[in-house]
Amino acid sequence: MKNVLQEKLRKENYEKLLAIDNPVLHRFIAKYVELCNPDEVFVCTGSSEDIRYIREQSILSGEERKLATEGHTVHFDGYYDQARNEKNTKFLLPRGADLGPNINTIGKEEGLGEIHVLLKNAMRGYQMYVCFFCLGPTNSEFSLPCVQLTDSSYVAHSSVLLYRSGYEESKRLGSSQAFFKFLHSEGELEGGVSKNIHQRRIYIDIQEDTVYSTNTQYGGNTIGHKKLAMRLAIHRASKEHWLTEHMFLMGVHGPEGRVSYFTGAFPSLCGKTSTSMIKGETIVGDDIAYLRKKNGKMRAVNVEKGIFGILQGVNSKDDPILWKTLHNPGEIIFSNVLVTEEKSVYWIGKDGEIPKKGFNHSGEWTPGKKDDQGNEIQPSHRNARFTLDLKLLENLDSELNNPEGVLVSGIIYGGRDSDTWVPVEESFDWVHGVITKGASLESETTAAALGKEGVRKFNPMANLSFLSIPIGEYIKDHLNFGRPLRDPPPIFSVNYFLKDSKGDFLNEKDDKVVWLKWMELRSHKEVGAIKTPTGFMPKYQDLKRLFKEVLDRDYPEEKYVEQFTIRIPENLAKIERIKEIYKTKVRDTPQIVFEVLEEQKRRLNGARKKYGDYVAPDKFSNDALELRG
Ligand code: SPV
Ligand code: MN
Repeated sequence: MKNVLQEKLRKENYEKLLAIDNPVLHRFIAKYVELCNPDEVFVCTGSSEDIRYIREQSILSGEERKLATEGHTVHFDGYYDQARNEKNTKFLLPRGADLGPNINTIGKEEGLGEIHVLLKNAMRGYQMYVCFFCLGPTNSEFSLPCVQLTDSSYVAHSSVLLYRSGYEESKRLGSSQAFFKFLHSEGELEGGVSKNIHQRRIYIDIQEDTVYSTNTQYGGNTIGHKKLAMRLAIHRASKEHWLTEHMFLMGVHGPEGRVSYFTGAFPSLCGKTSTSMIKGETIVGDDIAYLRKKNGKMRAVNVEKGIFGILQGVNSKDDPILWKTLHNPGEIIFSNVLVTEEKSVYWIGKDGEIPKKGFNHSGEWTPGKKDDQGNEIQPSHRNARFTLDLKLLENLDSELNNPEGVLVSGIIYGGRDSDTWVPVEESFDWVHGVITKGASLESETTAAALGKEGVRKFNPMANLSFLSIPIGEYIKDHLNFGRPLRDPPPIFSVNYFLKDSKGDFLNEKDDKVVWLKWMELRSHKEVGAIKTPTGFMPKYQDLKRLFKEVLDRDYPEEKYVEQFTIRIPENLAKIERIKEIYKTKVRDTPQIVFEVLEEQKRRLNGARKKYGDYVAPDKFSNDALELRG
């Protein structure tokens, strides 16, 4: 196999590869150089020179174009290739294996056969980039070394911004390491975008820790280290008894300079990035975290070192830090935005007027333009994104690269829920939190028409799309993870989307900072709480004080009562929905899931008998269930 590499690679690239003493890796690269047949192979060591080369290639290849602000570029994906393609994302299933009914699979032989046909000569006329990265900080128990092969300079460039270089790490570890391997080809291009999107395929081989992706460009389908690696890592974590989660990681700043780290899982487009970026706190990561136990404590790292974030709705008032970063010079790739004549960018929900014309993922654009199905084309795609290195942010936490990770003080679950959960609540304990918060997470699709509610979708731990093990097993892993911990972090739920009976939101966007401060104090047992049938709720006086201190705002008691009233019928309906899913759609649900949900139901029914359907939290403090300290 070495012959292929020697033949195809220029001397300096060949030598870069040979410096990593790992025959399995060499065989993998040789196999796919031979099959995909690129004209050139470039090996990236992560040196500033190599990174500069990739940056230059992304412009020369036309995959990115320069914008007016220094360092800013724009990339477009095909019109119908703007998001994760879940339908064609499949696990290669060996004969006899079973991932349960919720996971998309294809027989391994059939899938490999198909993808190999699609990849044959796929890189002829193009360059292959071979890039080494490390998921998690380098030189750490958390580190997972990876290699990405791609014919897209945009994918290589994005990866360089989003992931820590793993070349030196790979050299150091030599043949002792098992790589995660990603192979991506855009396939045939037309007008600079993947032409054959009907043949998009993302095939995941969890046995071989390898993912193949072709005929697509959108980052979530192609940047191997993001959601493709996440699927491999969920499987690896399950085998090794740690966790891979769709979570942000942030420092919440408490009294007297104390920083407590929180992780939070939210489905896409539900406030995950904006929470991690909230003013006054510090960000470690916004999307994926690994959690491990060390000396009886839970510790976490950000798998990435950059953000592939959503632009829609980003504005100067709600996102001051991000706004500033996106307007300063610096290396940022914008994707699927509108580019104006002045070569600046516009996205839906940005401050200012919608430009009268520009260029977007549909080509030349003017307001009212329709696509071939007669739908009006918005100025930017709703999944338009920015890619940047976290080092561009002024609120970056100092612990990002700590090989030990950070101590986790609390875990947060949140979704788009208009009528059930209160804005913030703490579960009774680990098992109660895993089951009634994480495993019961639901989120609504955005309302199709004014006043109409969205469709609720079950999304355990906000991780459903990425699970590579059966759901029942995943829930079991979570339950087992917390059991041996000396002091498991409290598990909270938040709900930024609660509405009143008229359909108006009950909270302001920045209220979430108060919930964070309250959770921080709770994690140190420095404020009391009211024990209700669903969990520990904040006391009015504590929130009132925090609203004043943090936001300099009055917080009337009526508001508190409206926001924190327990909606018993809605909570009971949710329990029934969740029970039904775990009974009929999930195989091997641990029995304790049903027991904990039944107990919650019993507590809610008891309260209903005593106080009626809608109960203000102070009723429960009268029950002498108040908890102090
Ligand atoms: C998400 O959709 O949750 C993302 C972007 O973080 S993607 O890379 O598409 O997964
Ligand atoms: Mn995500």
